[in-house]
Amino acid sequence: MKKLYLALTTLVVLGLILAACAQPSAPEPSAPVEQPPEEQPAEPTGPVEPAGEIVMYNWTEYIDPDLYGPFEEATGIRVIEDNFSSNEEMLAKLQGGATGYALTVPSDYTVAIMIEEGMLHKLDKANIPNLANLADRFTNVPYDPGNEYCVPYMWGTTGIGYDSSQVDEPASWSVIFEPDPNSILYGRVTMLDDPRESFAAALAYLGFDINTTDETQLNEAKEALINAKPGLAGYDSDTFEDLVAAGENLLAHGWNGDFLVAQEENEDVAYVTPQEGGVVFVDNLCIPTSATPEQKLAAEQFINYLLEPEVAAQNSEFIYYASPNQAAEEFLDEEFLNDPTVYPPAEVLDKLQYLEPVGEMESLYQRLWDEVKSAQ
Ligand code: SPD
Repeated sequence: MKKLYLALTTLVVLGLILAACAQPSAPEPSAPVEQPPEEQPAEPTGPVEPAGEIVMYNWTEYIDPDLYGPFEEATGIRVIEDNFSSNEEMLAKLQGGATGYALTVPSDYTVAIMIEEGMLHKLDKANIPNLANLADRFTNVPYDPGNEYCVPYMWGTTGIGYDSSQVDEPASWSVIFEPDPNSILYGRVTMLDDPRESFAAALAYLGFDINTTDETQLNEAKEALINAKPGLAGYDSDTFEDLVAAGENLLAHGWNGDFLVAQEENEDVAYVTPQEGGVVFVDNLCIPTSATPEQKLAAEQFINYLLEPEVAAQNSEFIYYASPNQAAEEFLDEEFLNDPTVYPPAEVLDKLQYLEPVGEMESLYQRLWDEVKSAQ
């Protein structure tokens, strides 16, 4: 827990710095200039009406699709989905000027980056009364103090999933970073196609901080990732769990909830946090600044709907991720609440750390990741 506390404290400080930087500078004082009537900005003609259709830019398989129908029936708002596989993919697309998204789902450290870059609308909390359903510890998260911009959606962990009928529980990340051509695992392992997540695994394996900005350590992690490549079937963030469940692969670096969904298909799928530690994350519902007032209002109404206790519980049990919604708890099955893969015990949480923004070093992570991907 010490590491987690340290990471959260660092994020609080960082959050405050980022929030301070995000303040727009005061305009230069100047004499008021009278505008000719035709140049005056148009007066708003009335209250904003919610858009009839919005696009949610979400991780793959990260919402119960049965939730869209009742929302559309109740509000007339149709929600359609577009998907991404990593924070960096989503960020690059929005930074590149993509529009039309009313909602997106960045993880903690990416929320901090998006706030700093002015990429997110502030929420109108009057439209989201169900914010009151959040558990206290999610109402003042360090990357977005006071939930000014985003609403925590789900939280989870990153570790190793495996086929327990063929493979012993892997205790260490060495199962990935020390590939053995004589092992049945050789060539039947995947890693996440995600720069920060894959570097975090390599850094944890090497005993370094997963948020390091030390170039020597990052280069060592790059070498470890390249060294692992001969034992990999590939990098995959979308179907890694299905490939283990189908018996095509035997082990994968990935997210806890995805492996639990795969367990429904194959009960031998198991999940573990390696002894060196892993990542804990909070994913969040946020509105990009490119959303129009109508899209923003519709997105806030959808966020409010997702925060209904029964809706949040149904969604969590469908995608198998832990909900930050306190009021949802009474609608969750005992079995779900007692599943240590969903709610890790203290000794596991102790080994987990949040990814944090690394500022200008983000581009070094990306460059080294490109080198890993293109290495033969
Ligand atoms: N299939 C949905 C998985 C969502 C995982 N988001 C976690 C990102 C942590 N870096």
